[in-house]
Amino acid sequence: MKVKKPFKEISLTKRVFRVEDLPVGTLPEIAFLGRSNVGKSSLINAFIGQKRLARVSSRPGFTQALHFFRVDHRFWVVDLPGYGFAKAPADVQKNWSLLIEKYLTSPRPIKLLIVIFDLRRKPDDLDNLLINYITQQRRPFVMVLNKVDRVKKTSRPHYAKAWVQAFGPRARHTFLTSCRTGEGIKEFRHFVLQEIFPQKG
Ligand SMILES: Nc1nc2c(ncn2[C@@H]2O[C@H](COP(=O)(O)OP(=O)(O)OP(=O)(O)O)[C@@H](O)[C@H]2O)c(=O)[nH]1
Ligand SMILES: [Mg+2]
Repeated sequence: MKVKKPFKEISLTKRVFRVEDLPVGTLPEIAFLGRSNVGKSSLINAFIGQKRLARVSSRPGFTQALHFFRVDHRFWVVDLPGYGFAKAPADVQKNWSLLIEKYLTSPRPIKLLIVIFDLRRKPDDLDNLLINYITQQRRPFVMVLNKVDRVKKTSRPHYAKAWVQAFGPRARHTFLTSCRTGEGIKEFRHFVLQEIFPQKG
């Protein structure tokens, strides 16, 4: 995928495994979350316009810590560990959800959550729990239906319908994306920047 560099300076500022190590929030944050293997790290790379900043893996449950990336000294992008990875040991799963919960409930300048789903799947109880949790906390989110390259163009509206019906009204916006072909990424980036910096974009 060919991308023009949308940002100048990106650095991995912090990798957090324990709640106590969460950095003090000083800049606006956008956090990417979703099931294991859905493409969170890939979407961060596509959003930032770098190939291998966030580590991508075909092994589910790869991202086990919270990764904070600082972009142009203006905002932070946060890669959250994936949920719903059944093969992870119970204590590891518990630590993941505790970390995510602590992060989401702490008084941080989280401007927007990016909730990513696999377009080919159907929403289930776990997805519902997540969206209910986020909306109860009044965290604004956008819904990203990723891996659209795996679905024929003509079938995409059919697959998207279930997601839009379930969560669309609560989302700030819904995007269909592919980290492989770059479809939908520009629009997604533009929208997110407008949300965190309404005047400048
Ligand atoms: N076909 C296709 N594959 C994708 C897309 N996005 C990500 N992938 C692939 O899906 C796999 C998982 O991607 P990651 O970005 O590591 O997913 P993740 O959600 O960060 O995974 P965890 O960190 O394990 O929770 C990798 O093999 C990616 O190459 C996409 O849009 N289309
Ligand atoms: Mg990841």
